[in-house]
Amino acid sequence: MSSMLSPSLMCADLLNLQSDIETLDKSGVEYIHLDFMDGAFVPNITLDATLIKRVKDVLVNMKRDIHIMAFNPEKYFDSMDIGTGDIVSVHYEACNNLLDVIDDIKSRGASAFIAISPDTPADVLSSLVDKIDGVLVMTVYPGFAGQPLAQGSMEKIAEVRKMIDNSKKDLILEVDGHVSWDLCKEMVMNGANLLVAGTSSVFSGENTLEESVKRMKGLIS
Ligand code: S6P
Ligand code: MG
Repeated sequence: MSSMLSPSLMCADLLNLQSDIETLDKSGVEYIHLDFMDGAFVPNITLDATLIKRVKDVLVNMKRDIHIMAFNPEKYFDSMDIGTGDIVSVHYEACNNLLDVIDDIKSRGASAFIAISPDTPADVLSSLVDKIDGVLVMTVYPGFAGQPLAQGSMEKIAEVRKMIDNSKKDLILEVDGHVSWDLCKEMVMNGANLLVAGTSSVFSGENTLEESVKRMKGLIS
């Protein structure tokens, strides 16, 4: 199974965002991970909806992978200009009417993913796999970069992979949180095929962004 990369923009150089986005766009990664937080579902705020919309203007090769950590995520779809090619992940724990939100994302031509936080069991997804395009397994508690891997994460990735394979649907399994140099390979072996890269890998500052992407791609291919 080939795995894709989605570097997380909240971990980039915030004073040089355009330069980091353009470097990543040329480096062969498939997606750019864009975290949106409302300060209520999670105790933090990061990239705002207008910035997430503007990112569209500089992308040539990468697609947007938008992770909305907010209650009532549908409120932000217009201002982010959600459309064809985008991945949009909404949290299972944050939606009042999950099925309507999934329909809304799909009606805009985007791919609908359900994100689950570390304390949410994988089996909440069993009735949803037929309706979605992917699952985002949070392997840290949503809200902050630089956290340790949440307990039970590897087992959960394997459990979701099994569920997807049993469904016979071609869903993407995305993993977000502490996708480190040391753990990325094991995550892929457990069934992940889209990896969010942050401070524990491509934005660790050890190498240039280009070198880091190359190293990560080597580890997961
Ligand atoms: C966390 C956010 C993530 C982080 C990513 C950072 O709420 O959803 O996308 O940006 O986890 O990566 P790392 O390697 O610092 O955990
Ligand atoms: Mg994220």
